[in-house]
Parts: sequence; C-alpha cells; structure tokens
Amino acid sequence: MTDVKNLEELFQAKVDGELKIEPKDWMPDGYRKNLVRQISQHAHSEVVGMLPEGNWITRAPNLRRKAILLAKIQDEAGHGLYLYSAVETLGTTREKTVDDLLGGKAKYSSIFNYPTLTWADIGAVGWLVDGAAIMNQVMLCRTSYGPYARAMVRICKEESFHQRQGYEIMSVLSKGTPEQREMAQDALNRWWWPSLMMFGPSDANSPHSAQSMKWKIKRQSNDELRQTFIDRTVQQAEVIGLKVPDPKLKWNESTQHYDSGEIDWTEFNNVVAGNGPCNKERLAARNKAHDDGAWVREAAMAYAAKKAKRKAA
Ligand code: FAQ
Repeated sequence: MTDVKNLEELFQAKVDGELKIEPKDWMPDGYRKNLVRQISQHAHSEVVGMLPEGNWITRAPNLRRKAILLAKIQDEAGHGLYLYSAVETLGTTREKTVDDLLGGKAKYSSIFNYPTLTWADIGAVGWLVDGAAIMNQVMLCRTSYGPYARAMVRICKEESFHQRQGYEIMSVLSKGTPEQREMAQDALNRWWWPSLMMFGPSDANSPHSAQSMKWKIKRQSNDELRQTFIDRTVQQAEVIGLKVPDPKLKWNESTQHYDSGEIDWTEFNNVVAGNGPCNKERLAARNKAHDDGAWVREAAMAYAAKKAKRKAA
C-alpha cells in the first residue's frame, strides 16, 4: 500500500516537474484509463470527422478546391492513425478501440453528427471546427503523456492549414454574389453553436477536468478555451463581413472578453446520447467502410504471416 502511495507521489512530482510520462513508466490506473478514454475518443473524432467533408469531394466547385479538400480529409485519416497508435502504447489493442466505436459504445465529437448541406459548410467546418480543434489541441502538444503530446505537434501543424483553407472559402463566398454571401452566413448560423459545444460541458459540469488538470493531461478548462475561441472568431467574422448568430454577443471592456448567450445544453446532451441529426448515418457509414475493408486487413495479415514464416525458415 505504502509502495503505491510512494509511486503516486513520485509520479505526481514528475508531472509537476514537466517531465513526460512514457509508456513503460509507472502510472496510476486512473491516469491510464483517462488517457485511453480521451485519446480514443479523439481518434474516433478524426476518423468520423472525415464523413461530413467526404460528402463534398465529388461536388467541390472546381479541381483546385477538390484537391485541397481531398488532402485535408486524408490528413484527418492520418491524425486518427497517430492517435490509435498512441492509445495502443497504453496497453489496449487497436481492434478493441475500433470495435468500441463500431458497436456504438465509444464517444466521438458531437460536431460530426451535423450535416454538411451546402459548399459553404465546407468553409464553415474548416474555419470553425478545425479552428475549435486547434484551440483545444495546442494545449495538448504539452500534455503530460509523451506519445500523445508528440502526435499532437504534427496534428496541430496540419489543423492550422485546415483552418485557413476553411476561412479562405468563407472569405471568397462572402465577397461573391448575394446568394453566395447568404450561403456563407447560413453556414455560420448553423455551425456556430455546435462548434462552441465541441469544447465540452461547462467547467461546473465537467467530471474529468479537475483530475485531468492535476495530471496535466489538460492545461486549460473547457470554458477558458471556449472563451478564447469566441474572442478570436468573432473578430475573424467581422473581417469578412459575417455576423455571429448570437444576439447576446457583446464586447465587455472590464473582462476584455466577449459576453455571449447560453449554449443549448439539452441539444448537446441529445447529440452525445446518439440522437443528433446524423449519429445513425455516421455509425452506419463507419461500419460499412470497416466491412468493405476486411479484404485489405486479411491481405496485410497474410503477407505479414508469410514474411514471418520465411524469416523463421
Ligand atoms: N462531444 O469531463 P468532460 C477535430 C464528453 S477533433 C462528445 O469535460 P474531458 C479534428 C466527454 O468525453 C475533435 N462528447 O471531458 C477534425 C465525457 O464523456 P465520458 C475532437 C463530449 O475529456 C476537424 C463527458 O462529455 N477533439 O475536430 C464532448 O475532460 C475537422 C464529460 O466531459 C478532441 O477529442 C463533445 N464535444 O473534456 C477532424 C480533443 N465534450 O468519456 C475532421 C481531445 C465532452 O465521461 C474534420 N479531447 N464530451 O463518457 C479533449 O480535449 C477532451 O476530451 C474534451 C472533453 C475537451 C473534448
């Protein structure tokens, strides 16, 4: 008992001293479980997140836009792979992690359960969804678990390009015909509130935050990150002449932040519980892709087995 207490103290001292925790280091069970939970949800989000944008590959307005969109979606697949590898370093298998998603047991970000109805939604996803993702993920580059922190460094570089390409789409549309401008405003209206929900429940209702901050898995709270996102994004909307759909939005001179309206937490809870506009469609699409890809996994395993046999002979 005393031994575990000592180990926990040593572990916390290491975290407090900003040393990274590596896969073979001793760590409390709760730390391991919390990381498996967060990193696997993050990996699933990257992979399910390809679906709303994938919907527009064949309908991108020109070849240049199509090439950019394809590259961006491929990046998201890569992020999923780095993160599934990071989860494996914690002692769980990729198969189990993926099965949890396919069986509807695992969570992924609420945002990907909304539909992409027009081309402007592709702009809004890049600008707002990738924008919110970076806001949250920059702090994760300094997370205490080494493999997660290292994966996040590369991911953030790519997300930054994604955010800019989305903002550029919105900027071009907002300078276009009245119909294009209206399309951009409509996309902002529909994606604004769900993007704010990406940061998770308010601090008072976030069960994991306190412990995650103590272990330096998270370094800023859900509400702090959400506020920084609002402050930056409102100004970006002004630059391209779009209006953020929140009548309560107002600059507060004393706090030096924007005050904003209340998030509809009932909608958030419904989406997280599986009842959002596209939850069933997303899971069905992931399951179909997994089944369709069975032959690739079988071929890869057969090749690996053959190679191992040849090496042993
Ligand atoms: N959706 O106590 P907290 C991307 C759950 S990647 C669904 O505050 P925590 C790139 C939470 O899991 C986007 N569930 O939890 C891209 C927990 O449930 P549990 C994803 C949510 O972990 C762009 C419960 O509520 N990014 O967008 C959500 O301390 C474009 C209580 O919450 C990451 O995953 C939500 N929005 O803080 C890809 C970043 N929020 O497990 C394609 C890493 C909360 O107890 C296209 N993750 N929940 O059943 C994190 O930073 C954290 O996990 C938070 C939540 C901040 C998401």
